[in-house]
Amino acid sequence: MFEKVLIANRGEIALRIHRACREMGIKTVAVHSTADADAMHVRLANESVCIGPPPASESYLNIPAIISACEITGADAVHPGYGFLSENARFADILDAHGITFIGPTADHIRLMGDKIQAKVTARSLGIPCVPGSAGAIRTDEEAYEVAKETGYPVLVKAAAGGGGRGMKVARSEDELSGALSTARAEAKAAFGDDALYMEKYLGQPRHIEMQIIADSHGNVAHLGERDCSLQRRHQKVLEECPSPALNAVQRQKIGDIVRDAIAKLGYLGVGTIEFLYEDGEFYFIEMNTRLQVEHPITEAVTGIDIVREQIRIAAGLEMSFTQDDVTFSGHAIECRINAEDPRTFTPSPGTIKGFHTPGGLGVRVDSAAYSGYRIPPYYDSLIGKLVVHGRNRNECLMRLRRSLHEFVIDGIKTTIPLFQDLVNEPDFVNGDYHIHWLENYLRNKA
Ligand code: MV4
Repeated sequence: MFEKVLIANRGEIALRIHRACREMGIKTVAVHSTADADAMHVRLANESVCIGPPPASESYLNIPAIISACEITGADAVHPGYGFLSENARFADILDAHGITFIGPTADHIRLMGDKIQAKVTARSLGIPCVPGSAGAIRTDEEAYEVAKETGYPVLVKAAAGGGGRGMKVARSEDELSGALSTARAEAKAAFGDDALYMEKYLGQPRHIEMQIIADSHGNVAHLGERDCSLQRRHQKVLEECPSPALNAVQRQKIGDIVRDAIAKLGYLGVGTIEFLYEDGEFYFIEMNTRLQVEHPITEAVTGIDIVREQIRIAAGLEMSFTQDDVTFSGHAIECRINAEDPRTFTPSPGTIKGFHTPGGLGVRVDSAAYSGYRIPPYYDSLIGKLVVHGRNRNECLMRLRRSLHEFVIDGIKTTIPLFQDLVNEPDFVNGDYHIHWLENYLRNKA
């Protein structure tokens, strides 16, 4: 097992990783920018290294500074968390060249899934159901017209280098297609330096359901069920739940078996998430994420598995601590992302937290690096905490979520807590009756 892990991240996820290391008897190294010198993740770690000025490009994304921090402290592995360098194949390669273990999948798998065309071609070849569309990249406009004729309109033009909603254009009819192609091509070239495009049938009101998978180097592969991440605004997830209100155990097992087989064939290592759109009872692959995700705690709540501990075990060459047969799904969990933002406009609200009181009690987990007196720097994303509530069923989970939101006090800045206090009483949400556009419609009608 590793003796010392460097955590190449900040905020709540740096703490989350530190906790797993601490339980495993592994020493931790925090890295931080000058803006984060008195951050909680720095205080809790065994050692810390300042890696640069506030902008992430010069600190948390600064590969030479992070490698130096590893060498200075003698860290034998790096956990990248989510965001920052977590899906940077070059970083994984550089660590490897320095004899430092990247706690994550191989650089080749990161690279493969980073190219959304290659990811989809691979997924299809592994038996994962995909959205009907172009077989790979669109080479000519004529080819695009033919594919659209087969799938029917509307179609969605996507960039191979995109993902997470960047670089997509809808064509509702044949006369919109050539414009969609040229705009998408120009935007992809400008944003990513790669103008490869592909095309899919546009699904109107799907849910976003993702499967958590995990695999070790001893041939063990398991799925840990799904998360419903449909409640989002501008491609930022707002609330996630596990299980999805739309699935039953039979559907879960069916898609679970498919992704598990696929991941085994792929020879994937570590944890990953396979993202689907789900409409009219059918799953359609869209992307695969090769990192630990923000919303992993809801899966931990219903399975009882410490996903970060398993990641570390797998990276160290050990077997994961369970098999698929050991995985049981118990009850229901919901995560609310508490952001330092205006709850109506979503304008960031950095500043000093004057009062901070977190809810507790049975089935309540708060992952946060904030505290009374903490000054939120304006340089990074606005997530300041995750409220994760678990109950024996969805109704118990909702009751517990309502009272937890009532207890949660954050004074001095604006947060998204009031949004959740409204949402938990909204009939569609209470009934689990929502899709990827529901929240934006709701916010528009409320304004
Ligand atoms: C789609 C789609 C409809 N049809 N693909 C957006 C992010 C990227 N990961 C894929 N996305 C979408 N792909 C087809 N064929 C609608 C979206 C989409 C979306 C997907 C998941 C979560 C939120 C979303 C919000 C808007 C659009």
